[in-house]
Amino acid sequence: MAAEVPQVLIEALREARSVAVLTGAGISAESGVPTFRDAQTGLWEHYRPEDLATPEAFDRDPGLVWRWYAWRRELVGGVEPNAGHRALAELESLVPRFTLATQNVDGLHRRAGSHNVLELHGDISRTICSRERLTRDPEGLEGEPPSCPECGAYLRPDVVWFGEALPVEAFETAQEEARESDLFLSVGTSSLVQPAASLPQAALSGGATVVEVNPEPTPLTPHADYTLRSPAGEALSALVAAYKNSV
Ligand code: BV8
Repeated sequence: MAAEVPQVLIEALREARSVAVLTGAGISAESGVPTFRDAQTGLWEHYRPEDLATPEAFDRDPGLVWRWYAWRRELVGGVEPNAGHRALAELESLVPRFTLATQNVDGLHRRAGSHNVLELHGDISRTICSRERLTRDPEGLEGEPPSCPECGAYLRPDVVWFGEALPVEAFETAQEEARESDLFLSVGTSSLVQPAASLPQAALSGGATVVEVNPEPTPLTPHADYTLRSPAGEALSALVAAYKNSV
């Protein structure tokens, strides 16, 4: 059943000069990637992501953290972008100015064809030296984690852990585009993790119409102008289809 899209929302999208989007783990759920708040499965069911995605966890047990990311990399490597990712890639080509900021590290937006993607929390498929912070290729290297061939420090995934700063340029651009946007979509995020969760507020302060796409309510819900209480794949496909039929 296609999600119902309010006519006023289609008008807002048609009149928008600038659209900004924030996505979270929920948009990848329909690809089969577990969200952060879903209970972890299999051998990771006894661990909380918030306890593993930290520098302290990596210092305490680098092997455990490395193996968790290796498991997630393999999982993400075996899935495909879904209708929600594809709808956002199509929307980018339909509106004058479009910015997609994602908290996800699965690379699925780029694989779906999105171009202007701000990866606020990094990319799980990239590996860096934990000391030099330069990209390193772990292929063929021994050890869990392997050691940097240049300086000997452990390699680590190129993601932002809790307590670590977001990439400055990416987040500042995301803030700027949120403030400048006429329409802001917050898709598949529990709106709990800062500073990403502050972007819809920046959009509101800039006078944007804010839409939340999430089957569940979140702390953003009371502030959003519209809520599409559907899975992202359904809601975003319906929104883009209605927009194309209206122009
Ligand atoms: C920083 C990468 C400072 C790694 C991630 C107290 C109050 C406020 C803030 C803090 C605090 N204590 C600490 C902080 C700061 C902390 C924070 O926000 N903590 C939270 C938990 C309170 N933030 C940080 O530490 C950030 N850094 O502040 O640094 C600083 C500054 C300068 C210099 C030095 C330091 C760093 C945050 C980034 C952490 N890294 N990921 C990895 O992936 O392994 S965050 C992680 O959570 C993921 O990126 C994930 O995306 C993100 C948020 O989760 P969601 O994406 O929202 O996913 P979630 O599972 O929560 O929700 C899924 C949603 O989807 C649900 O609502 C569900 O209903 C919905 N859904 C389900 N199915 C669908 C769906 N929606 C649509 N369709 C569906 N089909």
